[in-house]
Amino acid sequence: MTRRAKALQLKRARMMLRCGLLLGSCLILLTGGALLVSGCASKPVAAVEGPDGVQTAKVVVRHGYNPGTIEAKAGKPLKLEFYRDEEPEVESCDKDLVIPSESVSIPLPVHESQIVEIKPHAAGEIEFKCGMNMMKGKIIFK
Ligand SMILES: [Cu+2]
Repeated sequence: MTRRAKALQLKRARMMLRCGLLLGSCLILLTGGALLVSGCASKPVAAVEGPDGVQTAKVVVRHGYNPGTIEAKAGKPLKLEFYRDEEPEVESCDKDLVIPSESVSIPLPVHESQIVEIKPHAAGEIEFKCGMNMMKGKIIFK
């Protein structure tokens, strides 16, 4: 192999490597972005109906609500467990839970679960939110 051919081959290999790196970082960025988007807009979670006909669902409160949307059957009672997964020193207005349609306004102590009973509802949506009306979640009755 001539020196020139060798140099050309090396150049090509280097170019391919650079291309590969670029493609790789693009892929990482894409998956990262997709994860971020899916993480923020958490998917609706369906409440689970027990043998007693009571539906239950758990919401983790940590700078917002996860899941942010709960789906439940209309006409059946629903028990929601709100677990606040935050450190005591973190001042967050989600320390208060408000569900206007149910006249619920309760504190959520850290690392504790509060059970909120919601009476059977007709099809439609009700909202739950923080004490300052900034963080929101909803229950969709179907
Ligand atoms: Cu708030």
